[in-house]
Amino acid sequence: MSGYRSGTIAVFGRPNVGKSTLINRLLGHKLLITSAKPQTTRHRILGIKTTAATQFLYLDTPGLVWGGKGALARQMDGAAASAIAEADCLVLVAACPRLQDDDERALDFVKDLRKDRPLILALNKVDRMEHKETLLPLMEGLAQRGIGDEIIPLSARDGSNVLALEAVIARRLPEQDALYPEDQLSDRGDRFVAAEFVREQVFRRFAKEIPYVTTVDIESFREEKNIVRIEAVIYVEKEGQKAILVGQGGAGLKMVGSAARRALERHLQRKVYLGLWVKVRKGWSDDARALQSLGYGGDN
Ligand SMILES: Nc1nc2c(ncn2[C@@H]2O[C@H](COP(=O)(O)OP(=O)(O)OP(=O)(O)O)[C@@H](O)[C@H]2O)c(=O)[nH]1
Ligand SMILES: [Mg+2]
Repeated sequence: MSGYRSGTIAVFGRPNVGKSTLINRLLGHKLLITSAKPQTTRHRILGIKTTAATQFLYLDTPGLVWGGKGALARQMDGAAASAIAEADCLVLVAACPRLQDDDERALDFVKDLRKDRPLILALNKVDRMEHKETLLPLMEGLAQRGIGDEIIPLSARDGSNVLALEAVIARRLPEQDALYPEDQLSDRGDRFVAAEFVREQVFRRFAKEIPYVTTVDIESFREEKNIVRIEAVIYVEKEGQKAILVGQGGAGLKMVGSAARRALERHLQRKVYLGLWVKVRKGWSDDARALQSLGYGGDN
């Protein structure tokens, strides 16, 4: 197919700048989980968008934290670094109104690593800039420093200028045939998405301490004629955390379950039964073997 373009785009940056929200917006549907808490994304996940002229292979990555403690933190940084090392095109996401120290760190990190690959700076969250007139000087300052090939201000939340980013990416992908079948949407299956959608609700609904000590394991996933039956376990590290998550009379768990089920029904376009349990597994996040059995690793 002459003139067709296809390639991988690593979307990276510090936690919480809106990488996953941006990719969902670019894809036109919700594949990735998002929350107001940093370090929501824990895996490298491929989201695929195929058009008549281009196949976009977006790699979502965990926010770069550098030197975080424990096996999970190392796994997350590794997953991001591998995506950055391999991709055809790099999109560094930062958030308005200004670059922070950790954004500068991400820039330093790719400076030599990028070699001659395109680097695009996506300045997300323009919608929350109170003084729009400060955007231009910010962009000019960054342009003067020679940061990236293009700087695109946008809002992943309301969609402003996201198409401009897509157009810039399309121009910079290599000319080659599509790498994936045109109907494939991700490298992850529905089982993985189910676990993620449950974890998203834990991130969104609980105070800061709880989300980081939880992970979700799908024990069974059965597609029946009229319904998809899913049984999932939320693992925490301590009994006290389990009590918080379950809540009085199971109210906390019920809230998580019904919101996750609704999101899954939209994603699968099917009716879903979601059974949820909470179990304690001490030290899972710093145990390399436990991590592997819970689906972490293998991203690098
Ligand atoms: N105001 C505003 N908020 C946004 C925008 N994009 C994302 N957010 C919010 O920023 C928060 C973080 O979004 P995520 O997409 O989870 O960020 P991330 O960079 O993937 O975060 P990690 O996975 O933790 O590294 C969420 O509360 C989003 O709703 C935007 O354009 N404007
Ligand atoms: Mg994310």
